[in-house]
Amino acid sequence: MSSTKPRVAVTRKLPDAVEERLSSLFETTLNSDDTPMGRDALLALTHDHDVLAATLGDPLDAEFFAAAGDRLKLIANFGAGIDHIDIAAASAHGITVTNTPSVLAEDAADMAMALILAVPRRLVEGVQALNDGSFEGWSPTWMLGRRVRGKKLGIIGLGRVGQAVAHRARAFGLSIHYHNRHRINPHVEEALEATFWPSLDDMLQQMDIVSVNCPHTPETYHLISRERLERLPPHAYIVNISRGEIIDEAALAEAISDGRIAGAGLDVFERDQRPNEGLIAASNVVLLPHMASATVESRIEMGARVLINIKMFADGHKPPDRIIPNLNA
Ligand code: 8YV
Repeated sequence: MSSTKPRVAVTRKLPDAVEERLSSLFETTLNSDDTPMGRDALLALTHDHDVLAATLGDPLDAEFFAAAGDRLKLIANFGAGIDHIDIAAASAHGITVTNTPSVLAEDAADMAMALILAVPRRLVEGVQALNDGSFEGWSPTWMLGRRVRGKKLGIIGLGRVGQAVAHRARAFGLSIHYHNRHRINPHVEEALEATFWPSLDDMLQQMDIVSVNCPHTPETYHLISRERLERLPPHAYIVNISRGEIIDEAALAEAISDGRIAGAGLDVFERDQRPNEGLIAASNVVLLPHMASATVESRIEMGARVLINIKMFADGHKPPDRIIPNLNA
C-alpha cells in the first residue's frame, strides 16, 4: 500500500461516529444513501481504492477477485460472517480479508436467548392475540407454552456466540449440550457443565431446544438437513441466529406444518429478505429480520474493529482480525 493515506471505500452506510473516524484517518469514499451495490459498482471501486470496507450483502466471489483492480489490497469486512467472501480467491490475488468477531457476540447471544424464551413461551402469539382482539380474558388452559427450566439445550458451534448463549441459558436452568468440529477447552467445558456430542445426529435426538451458532461454510450448508430434522423429538424447538443456509428451510417449513417439531425462532433465512412462506404462516415460528447484532453499541464496536484492521494493515502490520485462508480447502 502507498505511504500516503490509504483510499478506503465503504460499501454501506455505517454509524456516523464510525464514518467520521474513518474519514479522519483515511481517504474515505462513503455510501451515504446506503444503496446496496451491485458487482459493477463494487468492481469500479477496486480500481482507485486500496481497501473495501464491505458487508454481508456484497458478493465477493472468485469472479469478483479475478476482475478486481490491482490496487485493492484489503477487504475489511464489517461483520463477523464471511460466507459472502471467497477467502481462497482473495488470497490467490494477494488480498487480505478481515472481519469483526467478538464485539457482537454478547448482543447476538441475547437475541438467541430471546428466541429460546419467546418460542416455547409463545410470546409473539400472545402479543398478536391482544393486538387482534382475540384475547377474551385469562383462562387456566389458554395459550399454554412449555417450561424452559430443566430442558436440554443443544448448541451447534460452541464458539464465541455459542458460549455466550450457553452462559445465558444456564441462568435460565437449561443444561448445556454441544456439537462442534473440535471438543472445546476442558476448562470452558467444565465451567459451562457442557456435554460434548461427537455425533450431531445423536445429540439432535436427545435435545429439547437446538441453537445454531456455527458459521456458514461449504461444510455447514444444510447441516440441519431434512434427515436431521427428522431426528429431533416432536417437542423440540430450533433457533438460528447464524445463517439461513445452515438449515434446509423448505424441510423445516414442512416439519413445522406437519407438527413434527414444536416450533422455531429464526433471525436468518436462506434468502436474506424473504423467509419461506410456510414459516411466515406458522403461528409457532418467530421470525426476525436479521437483527441479532443490531444494537448501536455492536455496530459502533464493529466499526472500530474495521478501523483498527485497516490502520494496522496500512501501517504494515498484520491486522488483528485477519482470516487465515484454509490451504487444505
Ligand atoms: C449476526 C452477522 O448477528 O456479523 C455478521 O456476520 O450476520 C451478524 O449481524 C450474526 O449472524 C450473529 O451470529
